[in-house]
Amino acid sequence: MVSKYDHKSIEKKWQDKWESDNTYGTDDTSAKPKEYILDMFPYPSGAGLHAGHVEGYTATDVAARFARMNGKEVLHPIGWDAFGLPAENYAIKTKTPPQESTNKAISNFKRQIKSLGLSYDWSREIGTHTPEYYRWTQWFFLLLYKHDLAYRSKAKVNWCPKDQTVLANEQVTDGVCERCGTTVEQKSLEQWFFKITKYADELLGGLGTIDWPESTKAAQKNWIGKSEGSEIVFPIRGNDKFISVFTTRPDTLFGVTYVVLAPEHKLVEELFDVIENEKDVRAYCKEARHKTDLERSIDGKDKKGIVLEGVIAINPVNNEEVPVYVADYVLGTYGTGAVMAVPAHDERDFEFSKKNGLPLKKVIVSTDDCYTGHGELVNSGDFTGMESLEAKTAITEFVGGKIVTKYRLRDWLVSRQRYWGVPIPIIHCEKCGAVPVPEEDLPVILPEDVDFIPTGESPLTRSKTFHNVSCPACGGLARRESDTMDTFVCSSWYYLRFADPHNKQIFASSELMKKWLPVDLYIGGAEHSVLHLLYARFFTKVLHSLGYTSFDEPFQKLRHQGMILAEDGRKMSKSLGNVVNPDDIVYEYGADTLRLYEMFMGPLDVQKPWSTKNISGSRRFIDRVYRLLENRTEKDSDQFLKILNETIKKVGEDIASLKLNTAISQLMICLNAAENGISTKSLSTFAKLVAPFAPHLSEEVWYSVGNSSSIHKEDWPKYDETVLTSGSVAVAVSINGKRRGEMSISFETNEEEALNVARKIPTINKALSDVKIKRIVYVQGRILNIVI
Ligand code: ANZ
Ligand code: ZN
Repeated sequence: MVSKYDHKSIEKKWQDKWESDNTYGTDDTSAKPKEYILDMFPYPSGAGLHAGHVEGYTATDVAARFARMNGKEVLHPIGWDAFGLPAENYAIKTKTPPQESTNKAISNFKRQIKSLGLSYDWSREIGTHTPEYYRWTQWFFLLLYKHDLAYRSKAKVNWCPKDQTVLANEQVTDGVCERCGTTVEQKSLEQWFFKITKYADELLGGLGTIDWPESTKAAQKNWIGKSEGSEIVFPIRGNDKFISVFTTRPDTLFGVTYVVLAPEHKLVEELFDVIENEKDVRAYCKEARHKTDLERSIDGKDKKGIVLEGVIAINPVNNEEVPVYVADYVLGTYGTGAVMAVPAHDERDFEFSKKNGLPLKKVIVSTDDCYTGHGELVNSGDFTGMESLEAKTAITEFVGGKIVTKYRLRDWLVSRQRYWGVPIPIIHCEKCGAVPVPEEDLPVILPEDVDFIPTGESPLTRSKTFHNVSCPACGGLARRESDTMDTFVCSSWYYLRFADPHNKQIFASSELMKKWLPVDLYIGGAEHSVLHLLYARFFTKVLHSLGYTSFDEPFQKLRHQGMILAEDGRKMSKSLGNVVNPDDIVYEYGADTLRLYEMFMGPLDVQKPWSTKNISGSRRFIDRVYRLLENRTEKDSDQFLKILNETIKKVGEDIASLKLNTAISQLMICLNAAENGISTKSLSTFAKLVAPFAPHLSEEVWYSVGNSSSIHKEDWPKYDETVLTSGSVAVAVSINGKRRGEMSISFETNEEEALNVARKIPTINKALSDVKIKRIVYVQGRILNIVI
């Protein structure tokens, strides 16, 4: 009799053995076909691993183990996205240097990840905060600089007065800092940018070639925001100045009742000698400066603005005179920063006109007050009767406008006035300007003896040793760039480094990149990945166009794990006290139970609540599989062999399509059947099917039946087609729950056929004559119950 399954000792035993045997090491020289399976590498926070990490990492682990068993050489690495604000904020709070708290968090993450039995190749571990890694992040910066893809420019940036830093737009929610809730201000600063806009069309085009969730592709597309429209010029009466507007609806030009400028539009300043209400206009523009673009474009917000008294624009299509407004719903950074307003056909204009008592002029046939669709033109002079699509070109041509394409995508602002990041490898010389640090001088080491309390300048400015250097070009006194890079830069290329993590000559050799990339399967959360994915794709496209790589998309197949909610259905959060700590589950039930449980919660990509009750169910599965060692019989029944073959087929297909929960359901069906008796050979096969999900348990069973090398190096079982299709199973037939007979049919038989066969059984036939069947319960391969 086997003893109780002691997860603590068994899991530890195999983890140690896998480590000492290097069971999951990746062989660069293997001739097997490759498979690169990657997780979005974690930010090592002090809080440790959460349930969502476990979900994603288990899913890729199942995929990696399955691929190995199917003859693939698998690259399955992990590392740390270690720079960033939280470590720095923590440092400020506790006076612990970020290096220290980060390394501590990493060792905790590592311990936790190892306790889950995840099959990473630890020899490839990387950390973005190590000089060996960030030397190449700096090298990439210089590469972009050399190719005119990195530049410096003054820019209005979101500024958090509390965190004393520039924030990216996505770090600002409803006008406040995402991290500390302080109201964000707008400030003008010299900043570094990457010219991602140059790749807008390629970033759009590439979406057609990759296997990603449609919603994620749509988010990328939205962010890039390509828009085809026209630029149309409105002259200003009695003045040689003019307003150029960008519109996607030139077909509505006859419906324009006013024109609107963004508060920061340079014409506003230029027109002050004719503007009669200068003071009020200046006040309005100043106020608008405090708002972020995001705040300004929120739908349904009161559309406020101010008319420019004394300024009249002329509609070029009919010479009608219209007033000119300044309003902050028009953004200075999009299109031309000016719009022609058509309140009858644009919702924002409709709201604004209502508020300001401006007239409406309908120019597309419809019965709505504000109709935004296309249609037949009315009130449009010679163009009346024309269809919108045709009219767009015709009217643009008629007024001498230009057909143009605009993008919402802006260049990527990469500089941060923070300490805990990669130093930007530039030296500023009064004579030579911005001079790149020579490649042989990389890395520019982040000094550790620095006071990182933020003041608005980068803390690096106050490190004299760091700051004062000689100019690489003229040798004169110069100063180092003291800004660091956005952490998104670090994570834009890490997947390349895993192919060749210890290379000292280049970020990754072309041979090894060719061998391993692109990533075949990438899994991570959907919530925060829009920009990461866009930036990583941008880097790959740059490298491709410069001839460094043969591929131009980094992640061939992408899937997201759904969020795991707390038991109460709310988001897990420290403040709500409803966080599940994976350590507790591993301790009490074991890693295999946690893995199995999370994979069985539901489809990978959907949001799902935690359930402590169901954890015990997963644990019971483990115990029952282990007890099969006692249920062994000399031979398998035909019926069991059939179910086992079914299971080989179904589990294989389900893992391949990442339907991990239904794969587990099938394993449960097979387990039920196996409890009536299973041969040692079949138990070995069953253990292999369980192996990707519960690697410790399966290894234990595998060794217990007499094997002496790891199950994780075995081949995935093949199913026997003849067993699947041939032979038949005995299915009991009951009426109202009472057994009345049995029939021999093939497992695949569907309900209708099964009923037909059952009707041929005399007792059943008799019982069914002259009665109405109310309901049928049919369990394939087992039972047919007819309710009358
Ligand atoms: C007149 C018009 C009439 C418009 C109509 C729409 C409907 P997308 O598709 O996102 O590119 N627009 C142009 N520049 C703007 C700016 N800087 N800030 C705010 N809005 C701006 O949107 C293009 C449309 O958004 C343009 O077409 C313009 O309004 C507005 F029945 O022009 B439209
Ligand atoms: Zn110089």
